[in-house]
Amino acid sequence: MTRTFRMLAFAVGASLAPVAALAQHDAAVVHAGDLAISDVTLAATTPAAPAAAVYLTIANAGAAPDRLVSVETTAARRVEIHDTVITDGVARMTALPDGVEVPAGGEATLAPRGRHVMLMGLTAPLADGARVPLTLVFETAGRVEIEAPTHVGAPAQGTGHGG
Ligand SMILES: [Cu+2]
Repeated sequence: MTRTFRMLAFAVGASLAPVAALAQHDAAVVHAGDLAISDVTLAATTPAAPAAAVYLTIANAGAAPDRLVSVETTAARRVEIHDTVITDGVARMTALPDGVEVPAGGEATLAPRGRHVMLMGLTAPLADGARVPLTLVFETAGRVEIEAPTHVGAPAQGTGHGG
């Protein structure tokens, strides 16, 4: 039985922001072995939001799959990898304890309405545009340091992931 996080759904309304609003993300690409990490964005509804979502794209140019197993940051007391599951028209977040596979020669996308990294119990207020350091932990590529540009104030919507 997977746990759900309806309580937190309000906090990630930003995940429903129009794609255009999230296009402010940094264009930088971080390379680590066969992996290339891009489109990194940290989205929160307000500077004082109790939780925030991180979106990113991981491309794998290698011949073997890799796996994002966890994410670490000093910006939150707890970090989980979540998926968004729609049941009877209601969006709920479900933890992905095994992380996210990055297929060989393919990519894994964590994006609004889908998989995301959930920062829970933020340790400091978020500032729009601030860069939050994150450590991505991969099964094969190991630890990869990235910075997520913060996007605060995306309008919450009443459906989907935001409940
Ligand atoms: Cu979540």
